[in-house]
Amino acid sequence: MVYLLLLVAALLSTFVFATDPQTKCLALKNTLRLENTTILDVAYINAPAIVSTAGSCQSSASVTAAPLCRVYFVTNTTSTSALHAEAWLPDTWYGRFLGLGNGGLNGCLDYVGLDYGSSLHFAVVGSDNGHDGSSGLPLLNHPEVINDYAFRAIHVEAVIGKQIVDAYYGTPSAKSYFLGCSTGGRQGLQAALKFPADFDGIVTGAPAVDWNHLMGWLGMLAHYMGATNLDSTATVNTSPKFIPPELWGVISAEILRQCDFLDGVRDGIITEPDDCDFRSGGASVYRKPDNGLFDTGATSSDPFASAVIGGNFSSLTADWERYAVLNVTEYDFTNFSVQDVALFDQVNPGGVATFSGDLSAFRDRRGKFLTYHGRRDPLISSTNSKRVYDLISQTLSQPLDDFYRLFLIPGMGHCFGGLGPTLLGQGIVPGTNAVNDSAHNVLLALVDWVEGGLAPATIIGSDGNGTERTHCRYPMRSVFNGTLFVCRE
Ligand SMILES: *[C@@H]1O[C@H](CO)[C@@H](O)[C@H](O)[C@H]1NC(C)=O
Ligand SMILES: *[C@@H]1O[C@H](CO)[C@@H](O)[C@H](O)[C@H]1NC(C)=O
Ligand SMILES: *[C@@H]1O[C@H](CO)[C@@H](O)[C@H](O)[C@H]1NC(C)=O
Ligand SMILES: *[C@@H]1O[C@H](CO)[C@@H](O)[C@H](O)[C@H]1NC(C)=O
Ligand SMILES: *[C@@H]1O[C@H](CO)[C@@H](O)[C@H](O)[C@H]1NC(C)=O
Ligand SMILES: *[C@@H]1O[C@H](CO)[C@@H](O)[C@H](O)[C@H]1NC(C)=O
Ligand SMILES: *[C@@H]1O[C@H](CO)[C@@H](O)[C@H](O)[C@H]1NC(C)=O
Ligand SMILES: *[C@@H]1O[C@H](CO)[C@@H](O)[C@H](O)[C@H]1NC(C)=O
Ligand SMILES: [Ca+2]
Repeated sequence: MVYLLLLVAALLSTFVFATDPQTKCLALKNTLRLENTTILDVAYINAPAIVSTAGSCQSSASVTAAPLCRVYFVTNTTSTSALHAEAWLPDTWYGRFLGLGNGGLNGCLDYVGLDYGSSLHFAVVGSDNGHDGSSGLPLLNHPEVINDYAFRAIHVEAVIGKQIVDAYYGTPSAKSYFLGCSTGGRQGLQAALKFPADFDGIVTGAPAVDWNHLMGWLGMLAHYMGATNLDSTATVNTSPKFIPPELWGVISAEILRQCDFLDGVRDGIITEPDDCDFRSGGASVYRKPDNGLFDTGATSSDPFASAVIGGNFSSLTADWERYAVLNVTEYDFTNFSVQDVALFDQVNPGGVATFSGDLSAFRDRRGKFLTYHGRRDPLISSTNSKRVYDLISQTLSQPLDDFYRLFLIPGMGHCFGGLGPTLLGQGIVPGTNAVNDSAHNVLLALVDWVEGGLAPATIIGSDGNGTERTHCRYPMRSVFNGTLFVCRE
């Protein structure tokens, strides 16, 4: 214990520059020599500022943790693929590296994460995942760009990013972390599986793991729900199976009428959606298992819900199938079926599936994995996170608490928001670092686990207004004891 405390104290000691950081920062432009890499720009940000961004996803970003050194670089991952990335290197550095993930099929640098991580005194690196923009089109006929997306970008980001951190501060990071949600969650598991030495600790939210089936599920759901073909010019969906958005409020109210009180509190939150045996009166689409919409209480106005129930074939699945699986620009999705899903499995572009339970190498390096999933997530069902948990624990034939913990968050939507206290330091939207301590913050909880051996028993969510709720780790359950929710075996 004494040893652990000393270790924590050593890691937490703040880095102090021997020379003026601004001079050191600006010199990086000409002094950094890294494999396959060109330094595109270097800037020293002196006060909290709004800065312009790289790539086409957004035009500006906040820098609250200034002063920091901002390094923009490109690394060729092969002769036909490259990664654009930024490192944000705060003057006040606690000796920790943080790699960031991406979302959907994008190519967007996570500027919120860069700001968030640097404000907690990490040296942070985020990349464009090997292509620019939100569409999957850059993947078309570019197998190496697909490889970047599927597994390589996150590794190269870590390898080159750590070298930049090392060069700037003149000392390597003591510990390395990863933070990502959705596709970023998939990238985090992929890193632990394929590059177990890259990170000492990994936080993933709502991970898009078992990717091929997730894409297949979105496609099948669209099909069941009478979604129009992506290329249709119709403005009104006339399929008899289509549920117009207005009706989702009615459906949600009925789901809540039946299931809200199962947890003992009528608050709009269904704590354990799997307990909700919703009786829909015959509309078969409500009964499809694990569809993430039913039994959660989500409505069409929940963020990301319209991507699933809005009436169009899922653009994620459409882009993935056309550009990564079939290698075509046009495809008619009218008769999307399990045969399409089987093809996803067969091609498995870049090994994107990310559904293996063999985390033994990561475990044996004493890596720690903290994952969370909102139970009102309409885009990726929280059941997917239970599935991967069970897969890992079966594969390794061991209880996972020693190195892998899953927190299910009642009421939370996809990665953030929803109902109730869902701010956990997940870094997705500005302000999620509601309370800066490891009891309330998944990233800081992971730091304590990695550096101090203090495994998080619970995570406390905040709503920013003083209301909190204790969130439980699977397979424990969140149970109302008459006063508040507590965790029970
Ligand atoms: C990266 O690739 C581009 C295009 O092939 C090439 O022009 C550039 O010199 C390469 N950069 C490095 C550092 O290898
Ligand atoms: C640099 O490029 C070569 C050739 O494409 C590749 O084999 C090597 O892995 C790359 N190194 C890094 C750090 O990406
Ligand atoms: C939390 O906030 C305090 C006070 O602002 C600060 O001193 C401390 O460094 C912060 N902790 C972390 C891990 O950033
Ligand atoms: C469906 O697609 C049409 C045509 O691209 C678009 O105008 C509409 O906003 C989309 N609806 C949703 C819910 O995304
Ligand atoms: C599309 O191209 C990839 C290689 O990038 C290949 O593996 C796959 O089989 C191709 N798809 C079809 C349907 O031919
Ligand atoms: C979809 O299936 C129907 C019924 O079998 C068939 O008439 C139609 O041509 C198919 N459409 C496409 C685009 O394959
Ligand atoms: C806190 O309460 C205020 C006033 O009721 C409200 O405007 C704000 O949105 C709330 N913030 C959160 C995070 O719920
Ligand atoms: C509920 O749990 C809390 C925290 O453990 C405890 O303080 C409280 O007494 C419990 N309430 C009841 C009615 O058991
Ligand atoms: Ca409830």
